[in-house]
Amino acid sequence: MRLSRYFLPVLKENPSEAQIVSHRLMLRAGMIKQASAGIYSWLPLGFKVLRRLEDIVHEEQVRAGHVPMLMPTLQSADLWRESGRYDDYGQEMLRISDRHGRDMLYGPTNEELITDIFRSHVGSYKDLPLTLYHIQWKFRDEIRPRFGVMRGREFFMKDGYTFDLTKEDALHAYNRHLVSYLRTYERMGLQAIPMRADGGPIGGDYTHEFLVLAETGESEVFYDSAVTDLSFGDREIDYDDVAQCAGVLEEFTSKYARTDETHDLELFNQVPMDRQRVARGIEVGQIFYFGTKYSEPLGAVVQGPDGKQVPVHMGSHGIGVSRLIGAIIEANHDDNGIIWPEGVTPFHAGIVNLKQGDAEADAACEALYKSLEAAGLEPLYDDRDERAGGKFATMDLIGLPWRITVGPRGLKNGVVELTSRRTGQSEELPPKEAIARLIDIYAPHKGHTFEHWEPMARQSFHTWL
Ligand code: 5CA
Repeated sequence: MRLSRYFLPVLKENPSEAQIVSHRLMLRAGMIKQASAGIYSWLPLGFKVLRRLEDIVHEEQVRAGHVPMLMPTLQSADLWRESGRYDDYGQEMLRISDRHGRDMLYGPTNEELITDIFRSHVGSYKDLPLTLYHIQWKFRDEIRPRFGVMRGREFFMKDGYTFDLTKEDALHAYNRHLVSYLRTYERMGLQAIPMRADGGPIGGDYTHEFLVLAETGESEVFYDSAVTDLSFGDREIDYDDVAQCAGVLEEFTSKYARTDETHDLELFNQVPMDRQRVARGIEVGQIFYFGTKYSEPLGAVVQGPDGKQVPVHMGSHGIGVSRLIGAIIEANHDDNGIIWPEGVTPFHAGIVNLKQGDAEADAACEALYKSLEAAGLEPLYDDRDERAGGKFATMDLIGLPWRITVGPRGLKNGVVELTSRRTGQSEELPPKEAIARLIDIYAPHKGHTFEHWEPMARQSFHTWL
């Protein structure tokens, strides 16, 4: 992308309405614009990051054997009356009526709708296990929307629903989700710690929240500092392997780590004093096993091996995709702006032309731009006729991990400058070597891209980036 043809409305001043750094930087970097309280337009740069996260979530879900689909945002109230949640959900649910006076709602979550789909089409235990998921906008009329995309009213969520014959199978689905989530967050450059939590309006006794530690987090958390030493890394997982998934769950959840809702002082005090931590965190996902809570009232039953009809065991598993952008920025920024982890950056490298209009500098930038694209990388080329200082400030603000600076002086010696946004360190290299370096840097982030996708899906997801 050439910056002269892009739409990147960066703000010079700090917006007064933003209380936390991620909100401030998303507004300043021209990623979002508030449309009304807790509802945002996603401007091109913000949209690009949202799509990157969506792609990572899809890839990891499909890798775990889960099946993508799409349900609507508007739902009929009738289904929610069947489950008993229409009245229970309270004012967080946005209620609407259509021209015929039928009660509708903007879905805050999808347990009812998916259970209805299931009961209409699945009748035998032979069709199980099944995990269906979608990534779709949700609406919760939060009393205090704040912190930008962190606590929005409209937000983007991955929600997956598992259907199993037995509790044992459903717990494997739960473990499988935990493993796939660890992988998902790591690919985004985040450490998200699974913590024992409370079921809330979704329900269920088995539930973990995934928290990213950050001072601005809304949840108070208590944990054994040993949990922060764990990392998923690039271990191979067979998602059908019950023992392996259970082993990972055990490894990542056996140390004390709880949100304030489930905090137990007595247990916490058994953690060695020097490892006890009280901190704040951002909840970026939650998994639930809730047995037959929805399948019983909604009649989601299958015929078991013995011929008897039994309600299925269900779980639901959410990732806060739009909130994650805020969490990533909270964990990756400095005074000058955002610092994207390589796995989620909207563009792989910025090209800064120090002397736009200089024939040699222009030609070198063009060549770099085309070569990076040919290598499957996406550069953002600042080809505007602006002062170098302004160009650097914009690049720092929008946080691309790598910048290539091209100027007549360097070109005389056959070199450009490659600068890391994170460390600020620069190196002078011939353009070819700079490209080779970037290809190496991004290789681990391309390795697993779309390998599980059928060509159609691959095409549609790629073309919007
Ligand atoms: N049906 C279940 C899981 S599929 C569910 O709704 N779970 S949830 O309520 O925990 O939401 C899942 C994730 O969505 C949360 O972990 C959080 O990361 C995100 N989320 C929830 N509310 C908001 C909000 N108001 N703004 C942004 N993200 C939110």
